Amino acid sequence: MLIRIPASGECRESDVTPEAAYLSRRQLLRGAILSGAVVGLPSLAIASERYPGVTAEPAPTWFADKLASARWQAVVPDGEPVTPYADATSYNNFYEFGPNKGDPARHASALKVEPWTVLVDGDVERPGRYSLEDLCSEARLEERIYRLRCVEAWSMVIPWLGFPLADLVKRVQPHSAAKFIRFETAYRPEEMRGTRSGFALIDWPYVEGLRMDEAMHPLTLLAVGMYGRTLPNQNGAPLRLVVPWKYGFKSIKSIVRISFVRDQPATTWQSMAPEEYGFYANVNPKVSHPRWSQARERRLPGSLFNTNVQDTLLFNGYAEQVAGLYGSMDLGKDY
Ligand SMILES: Nc1nc2c(c(=O)[nH]1)N[C@H]1C(S)=C(S)[C@@H](COP(=O)(O)O)O[C@H]1N2
Ligand SMILES: [Mo]
Repeated sequence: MLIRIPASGECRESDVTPEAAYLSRRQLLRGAILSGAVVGLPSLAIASERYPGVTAEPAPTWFADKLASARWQAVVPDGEPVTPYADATSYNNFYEFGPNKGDPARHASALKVEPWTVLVDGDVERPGRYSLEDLCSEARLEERIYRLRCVEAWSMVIPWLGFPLADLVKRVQPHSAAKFIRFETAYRPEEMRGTRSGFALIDWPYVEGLRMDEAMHPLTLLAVGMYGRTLPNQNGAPLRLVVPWKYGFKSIKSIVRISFVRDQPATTWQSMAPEEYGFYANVNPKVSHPRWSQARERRLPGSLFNTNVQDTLLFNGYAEQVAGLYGSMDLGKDY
């Protein structure tokens, strides 16, 4: 299965960043090699040159080290501009920190992301409690520029940094009995004010799941960063899932548990309102939400003069890569 690395003439790596910055990054890389590589330093410089104005929080050493050998590539959206960092980090859904779009940016700094461990359990050969660093130890970071389409009919284009979930799955070796993966977000009422309040519709912790073939698909990413830096807390630090052909709620944030299970897990939104949100949640302009159409979306940021509304694409534009996963399924029934 192909991760399409754009050919010349299409959206090239150099389109994402001003040409001058791109060239100087190349020079910087060469300089670093000649001078015997200053660990940590060049990588942070690369990140800040690619995304000027993005502030890099002090990153753990393992992250900075990996950033130095990251593969920077633009994937799939043809010439669609990346959403400004300011919008991607201030308009969020992360109900653990409150129900409004601005709540995560305001309150998620209370989440302590270091140290962080992830429990791997279920039908798997190598269960255990892994530190984040250990979990990422064999991964090579890649940049993946993906569309993110929320079920609420808005969308963004975000440059994630992460590695294929498939790499981790292969490493921990699930048994053949495992047919699904269940993911769980941290549940810490002291740090997550949204879980303390009256917004009691959600039965915490937030849970999501994928069928094994979806989990193994090369587009499915475990992200540890975005815009050349670690994930901001409001975007799901320090580890989140990104499944670009599904509605945003599948892309679960701040993961603390990954379980290999035999049965389709009960997921948060599906359990809450099964008529409205399905387990599959594949982006589909033809399958309406009971209360609104999914045919169009608002690409953020919009303005008073330009709402930036555009057609929604089947599988969020990734049909060529993922339609085969659903060959025999009725997408209207298994929404
Ligand atoms: N734990 C958790 N993960 C979550 C959510 C949430 O409320 N809690 N919201 C989801 C929804 S509805 C969307 S659209 C995306 C938003 O990701 P972003 O804020 O990084 O754009 O996160 C998803 N992951
Ligand atoms: Mo969403």
